[in-house]
Amino acid sequence: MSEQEIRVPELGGAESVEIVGVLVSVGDSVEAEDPLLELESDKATVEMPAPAAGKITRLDVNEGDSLKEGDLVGMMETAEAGASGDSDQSEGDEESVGASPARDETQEADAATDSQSGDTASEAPGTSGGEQAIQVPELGGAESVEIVGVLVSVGDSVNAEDPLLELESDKATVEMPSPATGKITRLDVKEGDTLKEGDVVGMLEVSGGGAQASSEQTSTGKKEQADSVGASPARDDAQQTQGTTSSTAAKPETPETPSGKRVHAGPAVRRIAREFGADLQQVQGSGPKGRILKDDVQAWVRKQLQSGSSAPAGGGAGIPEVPLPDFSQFGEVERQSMTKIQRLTAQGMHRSWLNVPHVTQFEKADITDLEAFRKDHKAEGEKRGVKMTLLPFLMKACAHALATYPQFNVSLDMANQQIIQKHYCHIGIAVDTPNGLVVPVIRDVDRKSIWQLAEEAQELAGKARDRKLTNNDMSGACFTITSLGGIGGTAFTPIVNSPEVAILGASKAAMEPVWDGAQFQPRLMLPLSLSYDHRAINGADAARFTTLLSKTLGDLRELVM
Ligand code: CAO
Repeated sequence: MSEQEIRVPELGGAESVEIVGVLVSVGDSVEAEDPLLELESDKATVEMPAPAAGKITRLDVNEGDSLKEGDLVGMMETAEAGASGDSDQSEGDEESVGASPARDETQEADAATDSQSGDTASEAPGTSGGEQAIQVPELGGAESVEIVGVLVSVGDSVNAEDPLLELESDKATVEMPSPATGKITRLDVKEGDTLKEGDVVGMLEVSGGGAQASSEQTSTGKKEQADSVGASPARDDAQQTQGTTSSTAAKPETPETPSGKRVHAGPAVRRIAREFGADLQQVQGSGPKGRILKDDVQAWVRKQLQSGSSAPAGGGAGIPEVPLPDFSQFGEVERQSMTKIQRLTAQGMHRSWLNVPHVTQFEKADITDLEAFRKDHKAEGEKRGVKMTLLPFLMKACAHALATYPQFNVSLDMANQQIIQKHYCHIGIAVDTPNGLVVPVIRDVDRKSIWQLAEEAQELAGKARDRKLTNNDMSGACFTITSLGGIGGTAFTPIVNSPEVAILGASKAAMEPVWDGAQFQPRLMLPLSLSYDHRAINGADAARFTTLLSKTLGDLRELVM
């Protein structure tokens, strides 16, 4: 056992904060990163996490106290083993809370809140209209940030707070929200640019929509904004949707939910609520002034599960959290921040896994002749500077199957009970890179030759590995191919890249004895795994699709029929 001081971490730019909630008492046992205090600056309400797991032995502060960075708030007794495991974290905590999720939220909340506070309110859309400069808000302590994603284009209509840019500092990735509702009329920036606070990134023609929210903020004032938490289902949905293409940024707090009920909760609690799909409006807060605490959300989710009620709003499944033990009690461990690609992949996979009823259809294609054909063209490929692999043939066969069975080239709009049929054929290719999985998209596969497809696949895979893909390179796919054939394996069950409705996995082709009616023949057999969204596609159609794929890959003449 050892004693450890509990000090206020870096405050993301704020000079001082007020304690609006003391969430623990002397004698309480806490896990690392459990919220200890709720702190309020003039911009946001954040939770101060425990620096380590242990027992609170002293608390020197009270609600209403004002704190600065580095102030001592109390002491805790940490278990020896736990202390060493947490030392990775504590190291970071000493100088900044940069690596901890709580810190990310502080910064994100700051950046987002800043963009809203004052500026937005004074430019209340609908009250004045006209053009408004879109400026980089305060960056929560970061001197400059890099644009890692431009999420809108000129002409796009946006709502106040819709994410416009994805910005990365050396500590966190945050989304820069739109200051108002309107139409983007100018964009002066591109991916890779470096920005500082106050830089103008473009212009917005402010429209009438969204005026209410902003003007309401004006009247309620900054303090009010920071004190109440926006947890409207629509807002949470939007945040979940953003996760498709960007990291989830903690958003500033809006005063009231559409039903008019005020919700009080900190950013960490809102994050948990989003993860669980919990509607904070329905959660009873047990904290000071009725604030919703983590435990309240967990208790609400437990109750939902016990009562067997349907999935909470926002598409979440209300699943219980997986508890993380203190692994350091079992051996040496170290923590590493996930890369942006890893974070996005985790979000995307989880979202698809929870929302899509998956089924995987297996098939084998006899590619003996195709392989001979491919090999015949390898030399020509070398002359052209293109590596002729199986992949472009798979793309072409998929394009043919998508045209034959258009129910695979759709997305579902469940909110409007509609099926969106696509009349174009863009195919995503899963590419394994040292930084994680990315999916560049090849457009109009149905209209391109095998050579063109091979060339483009090679170029995009190269860009993926060099981290040069743009958002445009990775958007618009109708269907995805994931090929593990160059690596190994006999079959797998890929996860649908939702909102697409199907994905084809290819495993390693192998020579197998195939009965031709009279004797066994050695044939090169390619294992195919088609995962599909059973809401959009019937099992019979999936079997038809893979049968056609198998036939096409077995005899390329099918393509000209
Ligand atoms: N069976 C047997 N051999 C295969 C094969 C298959 N299904 N697919 C490819 N090969 C061969 C290729 O023909 C090539 O052999 P040669 O050098 O003799 O021509 C070799 O394996 C290496 O191919 P490649 O991987 O360089 O090229 P590719 O066009 O087949 O694949 C790409 C390109 C980008 C899809 C691949 O490099 C890749 O990243 N795959 C991993 C995708 C992934 O991680 N998916 C998982 C997503 S879900 O977690």
